[in-house]
Amino acid sequence: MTPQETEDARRGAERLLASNWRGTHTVPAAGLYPHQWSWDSAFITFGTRHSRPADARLELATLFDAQWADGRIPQIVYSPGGDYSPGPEFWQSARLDDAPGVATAALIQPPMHAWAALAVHESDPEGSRESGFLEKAYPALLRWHEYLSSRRTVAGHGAGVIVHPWESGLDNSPLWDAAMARIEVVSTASLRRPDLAHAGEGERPTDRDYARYFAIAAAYRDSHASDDLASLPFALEDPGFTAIWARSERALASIADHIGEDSAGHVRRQAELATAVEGLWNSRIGCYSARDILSGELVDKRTVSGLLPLLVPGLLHGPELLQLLWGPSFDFRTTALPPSNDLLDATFDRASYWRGPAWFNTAWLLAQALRDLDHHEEVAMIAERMMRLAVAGDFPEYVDPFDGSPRGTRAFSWTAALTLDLLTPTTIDHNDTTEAIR
Ligand code: 2M8
Repeated sequence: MTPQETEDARRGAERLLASNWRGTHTVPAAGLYPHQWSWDSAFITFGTRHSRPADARLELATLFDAQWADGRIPQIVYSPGGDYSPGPEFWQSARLDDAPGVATAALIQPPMHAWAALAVHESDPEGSRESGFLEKAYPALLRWHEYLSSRRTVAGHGAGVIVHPWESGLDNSPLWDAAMARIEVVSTASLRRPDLAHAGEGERPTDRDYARYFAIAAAYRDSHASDDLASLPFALEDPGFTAIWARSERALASIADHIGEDSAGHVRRQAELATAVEGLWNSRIGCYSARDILSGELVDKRTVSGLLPLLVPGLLHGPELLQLLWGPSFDFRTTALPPSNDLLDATFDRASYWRGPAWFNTAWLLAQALRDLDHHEEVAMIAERMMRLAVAGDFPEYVDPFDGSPRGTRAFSWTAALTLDLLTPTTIDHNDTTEAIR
């Protein structure tokens, strides 16, 4: 990749992020996702921190302003207008005791936020200090992680429990198929699918999936979002979610150090989360996977979520996971980017959303893990491929894992942000990557 190509890609990504900026936050995509999404915002700040650090701080602060009294950071913060379903009328969050003044969903998404806040600080330490960014972010992050520990874990296990496929961020992953099959589909007749105006039908979850998504969400809403896990229709420990949480707990320890708070508790929590991740090792399939807390069983599906424990330092099964990534199931070297699902599994579908296509956020997460493991050549390979696929496909939501053709919506914010992040030299944490790709 030439310096000119890199520069053009960087400019294109910056332009896109500026056009998806709404003054206080960035929308994931102007048509399909017209509100603020929780983990999208975190990913997006990994890009905007480089050239618009004040906006990156504001993006996270806006999300923290929507934090619930119980500590949860909601999956979606609704803006006026925008056709998305379920909208604020579904959740009616104002009726729920702990909800904030602004309309939000009651669900959550993977806790990328402490990791993002630390990265945003490190990109512009002076601006961050002057605005008291970390001092304001820390209490919100602390309450968020406390919410997860107290409400989203099962005694004796400790991994993060999701109560809806949307909470994983990997919506229709085969990891959730067996649990989803238990949900009775009454009718799909009244479903509203504005999403289908922005992406091909074969690239989105089916109507049957959506009928179940609404049923699970309604049950959660009608339980007053109380997190009585055993009584909910869907509750699984999620390996990707837990690995990201462990990584964020580590960041929270650094944030605590920066502002003179005691970091020992976070270091301890990080170790506990690393142990919790190990509890999700499924020796039948040689991969980490989800545990259905209602049946107690680990799911026999290899997916990209099961590879994300590579983010956890000192992982017991790290070498096996790397073999899996290089081997025929994920075929790291010949695929466009690592696929979301096992290429050899009967559920694999090269076009359908999280059932096969390659996503830029999971590629970026794997790149972070590989960099920590000193696999710099592979990190450079991911960076170069992300750049080429992003530019060629007008920053697509995801791509075909074999030939890289663009899929889903276009002008997708985290595709731009995370590509930009890998292309931007920093002295803090991306040195090796950018050296390698130049
Ligand atoms: C997708 O999920 C939303 C629901 O949250 C949807 O399908 O409508 C997922 O890719 C998720 O990971 C992402 O955060 C969201 C917005 O980009 O879209």
